Order: sequence, then C-alpha cells, then structure tokens
Amino acid sequence: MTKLKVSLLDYGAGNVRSVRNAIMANGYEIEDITEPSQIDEAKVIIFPGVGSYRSAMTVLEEKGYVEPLRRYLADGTRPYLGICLGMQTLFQSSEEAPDGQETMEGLGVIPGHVIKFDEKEMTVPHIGWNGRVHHQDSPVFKYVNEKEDVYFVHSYYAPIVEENKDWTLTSTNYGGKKFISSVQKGAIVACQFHPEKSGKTGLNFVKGFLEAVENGSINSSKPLNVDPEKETQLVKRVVVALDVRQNDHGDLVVTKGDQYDVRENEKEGVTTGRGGVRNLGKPVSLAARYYNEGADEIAFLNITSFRHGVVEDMPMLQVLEEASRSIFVPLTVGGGIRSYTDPDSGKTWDALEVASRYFRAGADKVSIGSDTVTAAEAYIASGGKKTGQTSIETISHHYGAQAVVISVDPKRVYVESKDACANKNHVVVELDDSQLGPNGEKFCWYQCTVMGGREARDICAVTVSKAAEALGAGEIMLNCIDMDGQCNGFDHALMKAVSEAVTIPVIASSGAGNEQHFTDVFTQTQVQAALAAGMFHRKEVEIEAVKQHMRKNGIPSRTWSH
Ligand code: 1PR
Repeated sequence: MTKLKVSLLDYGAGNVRSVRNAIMANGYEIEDITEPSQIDEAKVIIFPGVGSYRSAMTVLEEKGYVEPLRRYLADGTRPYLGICLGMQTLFQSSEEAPDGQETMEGLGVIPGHVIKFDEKEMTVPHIGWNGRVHHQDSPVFKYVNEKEDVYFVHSYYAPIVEENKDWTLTSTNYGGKKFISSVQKGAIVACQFHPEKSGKTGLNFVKGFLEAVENGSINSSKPLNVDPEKETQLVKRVVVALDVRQNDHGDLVVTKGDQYDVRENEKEGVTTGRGGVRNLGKPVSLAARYYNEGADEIAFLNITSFRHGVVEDMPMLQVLEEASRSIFVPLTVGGGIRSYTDPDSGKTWDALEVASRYFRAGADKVSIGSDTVTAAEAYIASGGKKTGQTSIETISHHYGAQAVVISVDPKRVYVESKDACANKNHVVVELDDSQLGPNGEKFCWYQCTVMGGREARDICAVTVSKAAEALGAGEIMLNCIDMDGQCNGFDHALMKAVSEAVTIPVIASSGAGNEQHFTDVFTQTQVQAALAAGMFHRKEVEIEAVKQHMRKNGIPSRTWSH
C-alpha cells in the first residue's frame, strides 16, 4: 500500500527542512503547497509555521491561502497538523502584530487570543525542553511516553480560557503561567512545541498523527479534556558546540582551542602553539553522535568566517543540510552572520539573506558574534536609537527573537577596585579568591572582542548583552576566552553579571571539564543552558553522565526516548 502523501504548507519563512525530514523519516512522501487550489484538494496538511505571527499571516494573505485554509478547517474532519505558528494562527488573533497595530487577526478556528509572555515575570522567550505532553485518549500520543519532554521556542502563547477548553489537549507550565501546548478537535491537531526538534519523541508524535490519519482513527477520537492538575517544568539544557574550520589540507574539521588558539603545540614546552589545526573529527558525524547520546542542542560555529566572503564561502550550508537529515534537536549556526559586500563584484548581501540561507539549510537559530559588538557600539553611541537595519534587528523581525542568538567572546581585564571603570560604564565584578588576577586583583571587567578574540573593543560583555537584547536578540551564548579549553569550570562571575542584567536566556560556555561544573553553574547562576566542547570531543565525559549528575543534585534535565 502506498503511504499517504502529506501536503506541506511551506511559505518560505524559516526552517521547514527539519519538518520535511521528520515526515520523511517516518516514511511519508511530501507534496508542497504552492497554490491555493492545492489546499482544497489536500488529504492531510502539515503547516509548520516558522518566524513571527505577523509575517506568517501576511504571507498567507499575500498568497491567497487564508480563505482556502478556513474552508479546509471549517468542519474539523480534514486532517491538519499545525506546528508552533501553525497552531497560533488557528486562534482569533495575536499580539504579535505589525508595527502600529495592537493585534493581528488569525484564522479564527479556535476561540482565544495569543499573547506575549511577560518579560518582567520570566525569561522570554520560553526556550527549551518542557512539557511531558501526553494525552492517553488521543492517537497522536500513541508512541509518546508520558515522561518525555518536547522542545519549545516561543515568546507568545495561547492561554486556556473557557471557550477553548474543548480544544485543549495538553497544557504546559512556564514562569507561573499555564498555556496550551497542543490542541485537537476531530482531525485538527496542532502543537506549540516543535516535534521536528524534539528528538525521537517528536518523530513519534508525527508518526502517531500520520498513522491515525491513515487508519481513520484521527476522526473517531473521544472528547478530550486536559488534566487541570498536571504541572510541567522547563529543564536545563546541555549544549554541545562544534568549532569548525578548514585544516591545513583544506578539509572541514571540528577543532577546539585553548583560549581560542586551535593549533597543536609543536614542541613540548611551547605554550602558544603554532602547529597544525587540531582535528577532532568530522562535523556531521560528530554531531550525529551527540544527538544519539542525548545532546539537547548542537551549535556549529564557523570560526574562520571573518577571513572570507560570507556568501562565497559557506561551508556550513552543506553541513547543516546533511546534519538536519538525521538530527532532530535544535541546530544553531554561527560565524559570518553579517552584511557583506563582495569586493570584486560590488554585490551586497545583507545579513538577513545570509541568515535565510542558513535557515533554509536546516538551522533553527543563527548566532551573531562580531556584528553584535558593532551593533551594540552604535546603539550605545546613538543614545539607544534603533535603526531597524542591524543584523539582529532584521533577522529578529523576520524570524522572531528566538531565532537570534548572540555570541559574546569576552576577555577578563583585571582592575584594582570596583569603581575603576566608572567613567566608561564597564560593569566591574568581584572575583572569588580562587579567581584573582595575576597581581592579586580582586576585580575585573569583561572586554568584548571581535573576529574570534583577535581584536578587543572598548565595551563590556554586560553592556553588549543588554544592547543586543534591546535590539531583539533572543538568547546569549556567553563564552569567556580566559576559561576556554581550560577545564576549570565556567566563569560564574561573568554568567551572573550577564544573566542578572538581561531577561533573555543565557547559555554558559567555556571551561567545562567535568559533570560537577554543569551542576555548579546551574545551581550558582541563573543560566538556562550550559555548553561544552572539548570534554565531549575528547570523550572524557559522557552527556548522560552530566545529566545524571544534574538530576542527582535536583536539577531537571530532559527525559527522552532513545
Ligand atoms: O564573529 O559572527 O563571525 O562569529 C564567529 C564565531 O566563532 C563566534 O561564535 C566565536 O565565538 C567563534 N570563534 C571564533 N574563533 C574561535 C576560536 O576558538 N578560535 N570559537 C571561536 C569560540 C567558543 C565555544 C567553545 C567554548 C567551549 N568557541 O564554542 O566551544 O568555549 O569550549 P570548552 O568546553 O572546550 O571550554 P562571527
């Protein structure tokens, strides 16, 4: 029997490649919806809305899809799976509206309004593994275990109200709020989480839905009611970073530096190291290993992007295309996300075009390093004016804040006293006795660098992070050059200073050497995720050992299906 053909509503906004891959991984074929008439004829539609509500609804309007979709959804008997914005657009309206408008109208299938999480009360966006979503009476959860977590990334949510209770299939808790994490009525199913990024759990959710469509059980579901008592919890994420570059033979390799120096020491006793580039493996196969071992997210960083033309030299495109075929957790790509003018042709690529190519290749988030520092400097110099033109602003406006990570690469500058930099506005922090400077200095500020630590700028990591948040960044990958590769633990003073100054999530990076370092950074600072590279590449510690250590110490970590 030939399997059902899935009609995919890909309106060209973001990372739909992974949804395609999740459908294909379950053995189904895909037909792209490219014109409105295909909606009327579809047997089953999957709508992976990606980006912002306002751009999703605008594109649906422009393409003439709104009325056909309303027709398709009208009597609830035609199978539909909406993901993230594919769920939010089913509601009556959203606060994620075009500038100057308070709300924007949606498809109006489900009663209720989509609203924003309050930054004053919680970290926004809600990023990470949460949920334990399950409903025993719905066939879509047939292959999902009650204890498994799924991946969320969103700043807006649909609250449960009296009028949409009969739609609500599961609810999830975040920051004191309970929101709708999935809905079902008849054959219409939708989820706020991303099954295509929820590992094997997510693949099994897609499988449950498509199987129920195929065997007709999707329509015969009993009335479903959410369990009002059920509480869920966002877990702390363990992220693996792969620093990627060409080695001296032109091969793309994963490498890893000590304080950003990635070359082998040539002779014993030489500490600066000027030998060959360290080669720790191939990017895609190493990433696949980490996916199978339980990494919650994977970041690929093109660490020599500053040397080349951005568009002519995008080796990461192929890496992402290949990786996203078999890796179903969030993928971040960094290095070279900026506007760029080709010196030969004079052609200019803006940062949004560069990012779009990465999103289409399979990235879920882009990470912006050097360009963030430049944007923050201009923002501060202008007294806090937004131009709407920076890479952070343009990408965030189009794809949503959750798709924009900033990568900060600071170095410690030791100073004698707390007010040593008062005239510069650098945030000075006090160090633990174990962290004092070379002359016993008790204080330091964190000086931002660009081009992978090669050039230092007169601005501190806290100031850059706050400016980037104001410009629309959704998350901060917070490195520390002094700690990188040292295996002495994360820089807690830096993590505290930044995570207490912003409301967006912070990923602690640089310095992890064992399980205890993860537990320490999660218990002693506000960070939401912690990243390591070297200790995993060298197989010194397993990801599962880190998570077990966290759990033993009361820190929630992801439960997943192997
Ligand atoms: O400036 O936007 O083109 O982005 C360049 C990106 O490349 C930035 O994210 C920057 O951090 C990264 N990068 C540039 N040069 C290096 C280098 O190492 N020479 N790597 C580099 C930064 C930081 C982490 C690292 C952690 C954990 N690597 O990814 O993996 O420090 O390491 P550890 O657990 O082994 O201590 P742009």
